[in-house]
Amino acid sequence: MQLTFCCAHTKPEPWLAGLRAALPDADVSVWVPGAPLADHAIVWAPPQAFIDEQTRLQTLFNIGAGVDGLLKLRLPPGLKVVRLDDAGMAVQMAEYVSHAVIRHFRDFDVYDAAQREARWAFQKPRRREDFTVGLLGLGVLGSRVAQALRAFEFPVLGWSRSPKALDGVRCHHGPDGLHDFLAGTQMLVNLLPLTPDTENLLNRDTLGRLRHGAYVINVARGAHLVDDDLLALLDSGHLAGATLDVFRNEPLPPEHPFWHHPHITVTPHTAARTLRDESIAQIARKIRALERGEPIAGVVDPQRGY
Ligand code: NDP
Ligand code: OXD
Repeated sequence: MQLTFCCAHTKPEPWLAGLRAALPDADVSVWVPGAPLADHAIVWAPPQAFIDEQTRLQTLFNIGAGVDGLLKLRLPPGLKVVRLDDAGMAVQMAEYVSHAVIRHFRDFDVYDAAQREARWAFQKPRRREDFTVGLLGLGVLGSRVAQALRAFEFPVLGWSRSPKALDGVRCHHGPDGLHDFLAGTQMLVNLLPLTPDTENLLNRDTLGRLRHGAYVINVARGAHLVDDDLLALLDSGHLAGATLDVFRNEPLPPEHPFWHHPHITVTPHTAARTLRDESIAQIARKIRALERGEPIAGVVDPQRGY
């Protein structure tokens, strides 16, 4: 079996060593133009030329959860696209979102500012029951985040495409469920895949439906959010703040207003990193299952876009 590796911004050597150790029978190499045809590929943001040349491929294993970049390429109809499911990302996402929620809920930014002025200043505690966290997306990552937030006893709402039942989460679904979800949300967390249905979903209308003084956490994709609409709603006081990990253009350009906005926290697309060892183990397990003719989890439906 031939495996090819074509991952932008990724040092190949440790991946190749890990893949060879996990799949000793496989011939694993880095793709270069004109390389021999492979059976399966491990990819992140491959060029169209890679897809056009590698005509024998059965599977593209994406080394991330989001496949929006991959689905922009022209892919042959029978080619399976497989995303990472969890592979150590869910707990990282739960840490990141819990941190951002608790930082705002407990006014840690206010205390940081007070310390800089040597000021001993209590803040009036917020009421947990007023502080409903709304999760857009209840998939692999969203459901793990819901579990973490429930452990801190925050009220949690969720929104997904299909109906869901999650312990302790009031679940809404579909376009008809969106307005009630937004109207009940004080802290919005976006964990949707980027698809034609979800692009620009966080806009003046939807964010304007959140409770007054709401807070926004975007950890999914930059193109979900209309940047100027967020800025306008922060400046009008309808929104209290935002924590943003993902952006339309990454790296976020130095001149972008998000960098210096007093109520925006920026992190460099780091909420849940791909963990090499966990990812290799998951991909190797799935390749062995496919070779035995068994079904695997995480196969992307190109019609849904995730
Ligand atoms: P999943 O595919 O497991 O979950 C997606 C969820 O979104 C599902 O609940 C799905 O509904 C819901 N959804 C999809 N489309 C719609 C729609 N049109 N309306 C309502 N709900 C919808 O994805 P993951 O949880 O694994 O990952 C989510 C995203 O997080 C990734 O696509 C990626 O963009 C981002 N990400 C960001 C990282 C970071 O570091 N910032 C790291 C990893 C991922 P249903 O359950 O009904 O299918
Ligand atoms: C992913 C990401 O999709 O890192 O995995 O954003």
